[in-house]
Amino acid sequence: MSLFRSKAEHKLVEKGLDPKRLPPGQYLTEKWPVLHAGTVPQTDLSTWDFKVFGEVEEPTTLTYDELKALPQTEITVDIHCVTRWSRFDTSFKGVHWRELTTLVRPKSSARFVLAHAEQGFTANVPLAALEDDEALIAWEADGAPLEPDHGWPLRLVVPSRYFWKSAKWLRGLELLSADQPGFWERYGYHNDADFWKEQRYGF
Ligand SMILES: Nc1nc2c(c(=O)[nH]1)N[C@H]1C(S)=C(S)[C@@H](COP(=O)(O)O)O[C@H]1N2
Ligand SMILES: [Mo]
Repeated sequence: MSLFRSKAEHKLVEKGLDPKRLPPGQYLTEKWPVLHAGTVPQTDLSTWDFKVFGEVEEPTTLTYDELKALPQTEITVDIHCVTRWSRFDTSFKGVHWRELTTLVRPKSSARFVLAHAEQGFTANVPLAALEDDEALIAWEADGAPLEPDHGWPLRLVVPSRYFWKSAKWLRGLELLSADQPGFWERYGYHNDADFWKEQRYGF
């Protein structure tokens, strides 16, 4: 009988890390893998914008400079991909959802969010997942501007869910009264994506 659930956990203990940080079925990686459908989009910041729309009093469009002029926040979080890699202590800098609410004023009917990214990629989360202190709309990771591969100029970071919810190349947030499945969710990925419950595929 082993003291640890798995080899992966044993490795963490050897590194002095708390094995409880690793969700079931995940292994730790030190590098940061790149994963997405499609290609890395070319972005021209002079025409780029970011929209918050749907169930809000004031649909709002921001330029990159306007977004970066909002109060900024930093988070350090563990990220967990459904393909089983986890990366600990990735830091992000950006703007928290709460800063946008003062501009857009969500209606009381707003309960869900559909994140819209370049090339039609979408991901859905309950609004509560964005209200989480550790969620962020980010332009920096580990102290440097996001690499294009990792979503520059802007990505969503929803650390409470598998990482596919964290849309790279984010262009907008649509507030909804009823949930709508995003890109991977329509392909059979779990709608909730809670890695502690191993909600990988299916409802
Ligand atoms: N726009 C877009 N965002 C995306 C994806 C994608 O295909 N397109 N893939 C998701 C998945 S499955 C993962 S695991 C993470 C990977 O982010 P990374 O490449 O920065 O590690 O991005 C997520 N965000
Ligand atoms: Mo993923």
